[in-house]
Amino acid sequence: MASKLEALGRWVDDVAALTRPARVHWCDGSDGEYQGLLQQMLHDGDLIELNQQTHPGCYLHRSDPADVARVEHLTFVCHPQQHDSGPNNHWMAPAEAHAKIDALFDGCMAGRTLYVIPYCMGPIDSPLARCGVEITDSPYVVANMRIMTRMGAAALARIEREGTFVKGLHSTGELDPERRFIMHFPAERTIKSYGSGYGGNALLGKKCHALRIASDQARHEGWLAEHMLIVGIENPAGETHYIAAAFPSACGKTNLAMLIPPEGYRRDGWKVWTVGDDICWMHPGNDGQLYAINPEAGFFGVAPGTSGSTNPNALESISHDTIFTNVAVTADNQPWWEGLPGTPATDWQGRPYDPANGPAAHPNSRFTVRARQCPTWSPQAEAPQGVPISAIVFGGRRPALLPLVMEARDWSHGVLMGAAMGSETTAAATGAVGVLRRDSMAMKPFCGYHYGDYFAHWLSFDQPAAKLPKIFHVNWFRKDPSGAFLWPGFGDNMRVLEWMIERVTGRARGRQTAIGILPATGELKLEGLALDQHQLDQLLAVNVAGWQAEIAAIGEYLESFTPRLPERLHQEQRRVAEALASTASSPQREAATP
Ligand code: SAT
Ligand code: MN
Repeated sequence: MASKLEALGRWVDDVAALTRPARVHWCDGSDGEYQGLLQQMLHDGDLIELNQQTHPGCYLHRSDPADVARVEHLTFVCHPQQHDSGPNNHWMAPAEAHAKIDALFDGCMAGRTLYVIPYCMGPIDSPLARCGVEITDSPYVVANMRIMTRMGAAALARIEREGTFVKGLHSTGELDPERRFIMHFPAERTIKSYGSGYGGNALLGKKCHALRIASDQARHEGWLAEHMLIVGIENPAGETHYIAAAFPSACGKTNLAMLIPPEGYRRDGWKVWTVGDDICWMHPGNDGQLYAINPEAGFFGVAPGTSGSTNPNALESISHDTIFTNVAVTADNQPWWEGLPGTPATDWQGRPYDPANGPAAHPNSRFTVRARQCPTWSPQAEAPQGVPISAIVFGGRRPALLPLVMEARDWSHGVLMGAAMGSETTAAATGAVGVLRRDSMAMKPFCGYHYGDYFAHWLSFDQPAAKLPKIFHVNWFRKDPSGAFLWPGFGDNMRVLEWMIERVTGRARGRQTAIGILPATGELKLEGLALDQHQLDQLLAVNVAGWQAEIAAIGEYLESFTPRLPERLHQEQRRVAEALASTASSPQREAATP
């Protein structure tokens, strides 16, 4: 199979002339093709068969130990003009970037197969979906793309019909961290990635296309491409509200997307539906609401910490037909990671497990699984028109200050909340873990253009006819002075989601404070929770002095995007600072509305 689309055929020919593979394979996405790839990878040692009695269809991939996470310092967004990439991205002039990476691609596929992967991000018949073609020399990438996207013949047919597609060129190369680049050319809708086989660096439909390239395309076309999960909350009356939530990598998006409500809620008939766990594309509909699709078809989730108590839905999803990357294995060849019962026999590098070598599973070890294997997979996840979004949630890991939940007064205050987001760093990217960094809308590593322009794009949705979602900020990660988490998190986060829905439907009044609207006394349902009043007070306190320092730090951070920072955000920041100042001068007025 080749393509009727001349531009596609020509590009594949050009890439083959540069990379000089032994053969070219056009992926049709069939089951037979997938099984053939698995057999070949088992034969070549790229995959290891796991226990087929306990985990049918499950395999383990061990990556190069130096290739286990995204490499932000080697990731470039190459707009023709440097200032369009913003201080939030690394930049190289496009001509220089092409020359540099093409030199690495030169002859790099000798003796190997070049795979052409046509894929569709989003339901194949959705007007909100967008297509791409990834060329790779990695069968592991092909197998993962088949799980994570709608890949193959149907996608190719759509591409041929539309005539446009995002071009992604990938080669694993020598896996030498010195010869590794992830380059984006938004103006050319092109991605070139060399030297890594890791998910976010190599599955080009995901972060490279669906966020970096798509965010830039969305800005031009009037929609939003965001680093958000999408979850549907069905109440006992059968009404479902959809919530989109942005958290940085490895902060629990998958767990929230697959949440199991506490016992009392389940008894009352509440249900949770999973639409997406990582990426959300939102378009304004004719009725003024924002409609969202999950552009992905699978989950590339963090394995450690996933267990029967934290995320039973994920655990059930990955009990069959799953590719595991860099997990440990037990003596009877089952996948294992920290948080699961039992003991590992072999660590993620294939060595006999020795605690002296660190965790058995790599902290960023992953599972790749079809979304439809999730017991709570929403039938609406395939809806071409998407789902209407009632609430947008921002959050991060903040051990202090940030309350459990707060609501923005209006859209522009919500954009400030998103822009001000901060979080402790995690193992999903190489570098120090546990350092606080600002990560606006959880898009710091993924926004394909200048953050100042991005904030302006967010603000531009505030139109007279728009029926925009309410915006909230949450913090599941507050700690008490002894370092223990104050909030149980996981299923109990349902209590916070319910309060949000009560706010959306006008049933909860909330409490106005200088930093936003917090739950009024008694509005959070806490039955069945071992939480004392003192803990609750800490979770919902507004520490004025602490917030004055925070809002000043936010102001400084926003300054770094001048001259492109929208004045409106500045005003919002000053408004909160002034409200805090008047609260400080008359503390009994904590309830003052700014
Ligand atoms: O970048 S990945 O998509 O591989 C994982 C993440 O950091 O969210
Ligand atoms: Mn992510």
